Amino acid sequence: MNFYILTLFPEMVEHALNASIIGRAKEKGILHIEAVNIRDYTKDKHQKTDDYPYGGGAGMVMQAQPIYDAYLALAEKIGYRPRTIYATPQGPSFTQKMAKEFAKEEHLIILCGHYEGVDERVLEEIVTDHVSIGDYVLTGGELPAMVMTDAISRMVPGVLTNEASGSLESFEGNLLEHPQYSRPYEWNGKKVPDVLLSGDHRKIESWRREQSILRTKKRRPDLLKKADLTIKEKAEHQVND
Ligand code: 6GU
Repeated sequence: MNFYILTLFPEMVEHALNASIIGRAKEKGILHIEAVNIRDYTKDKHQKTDDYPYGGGAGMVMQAQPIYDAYLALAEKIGYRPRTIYATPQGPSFTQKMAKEFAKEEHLIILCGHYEGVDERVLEEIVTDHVSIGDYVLTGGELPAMVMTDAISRMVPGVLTNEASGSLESFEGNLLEHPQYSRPYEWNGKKVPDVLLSGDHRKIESWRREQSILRTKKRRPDLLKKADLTIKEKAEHQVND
C-alpha cells in the first residue's frame, strides 16, 4: 500500500514512521510512505504557501495552488485520482472500521492542514474523506496523519507478523483485550493467574474471553453495548440489547 502525506513539515512525518512494525514493513516493500513537501510545488517567487484570509480574521490560510499541483503530480504518477483524506477536526472521528476500509486502497493521499485552514476551493476539488481523530484542538494535521497511517498500515496484509498479531485484539468485536502476563511468575508480591499455567487451552481461552468482557464493562461500557456477545454472555453480564 502506498501513502502520500501532503504536508509543510515532511521531516515530522518521515522520522516517526520508520521504526518498529511500520519501519519493517517499509523495508520489506509492503508499505511505501512518502511525505510530499507542499512547498516544493509553490509558484510564488518567495516560496510562500499561505496568505491572509479574505474577509479578515486571525491567522493565515494555506493557498490552493501548491496543494493542487502537489496532488496533480501524484495523480499523474499513480494514473488516477486516489482517495484523499483531509485531516481535520471537521469530520467524523477515525475508527478501527475506517482503518480496515482505507487499508483496501492501493494508493491513499492524506492532506495535512496547518494555520487557520486551507482554501476551501482546493478541498472541494481533491478531498474524498474528511476525517478527525477526536474532539480536541491540534496545531496541524501531521500527528493525525501519522495516527491514521499507523492504524491503516497494520491492517494491510503482511504488515503484522505473528508476534505483533493475535486475532483477539482491542476493538475486535468491540471488546477490549484481556490482561497479559510474562515472567517472573511472582512480581511485587503478585502472582500470575493460575489458569494461565494450567496448560488447558480451552480453559485459558474462556478465562480470557471473560476478562475481555469484564474489562470492557468496567472501562468502556459504551463499547460493551455494541460487543458481539452470545446470549449466555449477555445474560451473565447483564447486557441489555
Ligand atoms: Cl484530523 N486535524 C487537525 N488539524 N486537528 C485535529 C484533528 C485533525 N483531529 C482532532 N483535531
